Amino acid sequence: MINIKKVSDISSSAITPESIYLRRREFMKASGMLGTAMLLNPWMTAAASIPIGDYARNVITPKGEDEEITPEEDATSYNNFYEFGTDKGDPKKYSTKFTTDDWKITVGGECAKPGTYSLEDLIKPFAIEERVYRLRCVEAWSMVIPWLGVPLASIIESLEPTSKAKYIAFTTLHDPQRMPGQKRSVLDWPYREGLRIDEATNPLTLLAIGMYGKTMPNQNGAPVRLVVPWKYGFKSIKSIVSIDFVEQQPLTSWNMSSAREYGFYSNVNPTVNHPRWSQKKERRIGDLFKRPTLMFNGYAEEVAHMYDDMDLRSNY
Ligand SMILES: Nc1nc2c(c(=O)[nH]1)N[C@H]1C(S)=C(S)[C@@H](COP(=O)(O)O)O[C@H]1N2
Ligand SMILES: [Mo]
Repeated sequence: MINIKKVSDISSSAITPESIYLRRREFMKASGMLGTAMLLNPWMTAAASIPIGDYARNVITPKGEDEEITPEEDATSYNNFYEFGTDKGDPKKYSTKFTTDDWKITVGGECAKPGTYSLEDLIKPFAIEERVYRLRCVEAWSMVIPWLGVPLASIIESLEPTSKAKYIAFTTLHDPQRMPGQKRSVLDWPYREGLRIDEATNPLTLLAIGMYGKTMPNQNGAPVRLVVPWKYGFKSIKSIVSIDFVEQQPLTSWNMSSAREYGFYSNVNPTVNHPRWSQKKERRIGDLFKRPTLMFNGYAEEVAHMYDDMDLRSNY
């Protein structure tokens, strides 16, 4: 379902921001306000030390005529980020003062390179890529978002996991002063997520630091979040402060909150309904009518092999 173009496959004219962004007339309008420098360097407003032009060289886009990129305004104002409130408009409204300077990520567990890293040091060795992915929320709505980030596989490799690292656990910042939604016990804070190591190192899995050619907005998970496009949106944990390599399947927030509704795997699957609603269809934000939900959110070719020996009905 996706098109993978490598640097060597595309001429330099084909990697201009235009060819990446301006495929759709609608999106052209939305991106009119982006300056070229901004488009080329998502770090410009953060740390200026990432070389300009290092991203958009490996472009992965969903195939298909109906894959309009969701307007940036929608993707940045209709959010799930319970640390800033449970209404869709809350994250944008209540995260305006959230600061992410000097962000650190603590790496622990089964790896040769544990320690506390600055986000910049973790990301800097790798070329930033743009990935246009579908995002399918478990609540049956979806978007198409152009992310900027680094394959999680590259980061993982650099941290040298041991053979005992079967899973990776991720944790969001826990700071009720800075994340006012954490003053209410809607979830058992901090927000936690996890992946099996093969899922974490699948080429689709992205550690994202931006979207729409810009630094990650606070409401979308600044400064760094996961993007796992074949799984329901809640697996794509925001504002990550720790990464742990572990031997056992880690605890995850939504599974702890309601195990029969939210499995550890939570692969997008139109044949397994949520106990309270159908997962057969979804509403693309901006569309009037629902569309069928695709197995693995349309990424079966890239990910189905990881689940060959699993019963995805009982192990959802
Ligand atoms: N820390 C944290 N991460 C989170 C969430 C959250 O509430 N807290 N919500 C999840 C859900 S349910 C979805 S659908 C996506 C939404 O990402 P978006 O707001 O960028 O579209 O973020 C996920 N990551
Ligand atoms: Mo979600």
